[in-house]
Amino acid sequence: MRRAACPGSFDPITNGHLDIVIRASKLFDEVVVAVSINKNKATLFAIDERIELIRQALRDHPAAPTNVVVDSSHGLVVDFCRSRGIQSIVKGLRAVSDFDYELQMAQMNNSLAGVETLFMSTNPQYAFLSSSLVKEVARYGGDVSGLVPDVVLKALRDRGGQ
Ligand code: COD
Repeated sequence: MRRAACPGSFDPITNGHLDIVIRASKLFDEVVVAVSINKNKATLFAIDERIELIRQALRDHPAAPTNVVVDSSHGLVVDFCRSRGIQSIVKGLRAVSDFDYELQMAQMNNSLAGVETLFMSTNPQYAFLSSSLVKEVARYGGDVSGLVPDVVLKALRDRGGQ
């Protein structure tokens, strides 16, 4: 079985992330969205909330893939991959500025565990999107509809953004 991980903080998931996960689900038998727990990083949404938002966004998506699972991950992404028999990591690239760091991580992950990283170019309509920007815009009352799944839009509103 060909399995891939899509790792990230997903605080919260955006339509840019979702697009990569859906496209990856068409290339692999199973895609595992690995939601990182990083105790040193303050997040707006708790790990269980981030996971539930991703699951709901996948259910609501027109493609509604059945081969995507969502789980938490702590420690190294490669250890998560090893523990689940995952051979590949799929990452989205938004711009050249993403590339330097992503290349370093890809090479480190390959050297640590032989895990391959595949880069997928972002859908141009989401190239400027990041979770941090979405949170900032929402915090100041800006409109992020169309940039995040509806379930995330609602969650941001419930948190007082928008
Ligand atoms: N379009 C397309 N892809 C996108 C977009 C967009 N608009 N925005 C983000 N992405 C992709 C990128 O590939 C990105 O890497 C991924 O989605 C996740 O994005 P974030 O912002 O949710 O995730 P990060 O950058 O906070 O977390 C990335 C890690 C998984 C590396 C991080 O969580 C982590 O450090 N994990 C554990 C430690 C580890 O293994 N580190 C690497 C050592 S080499």
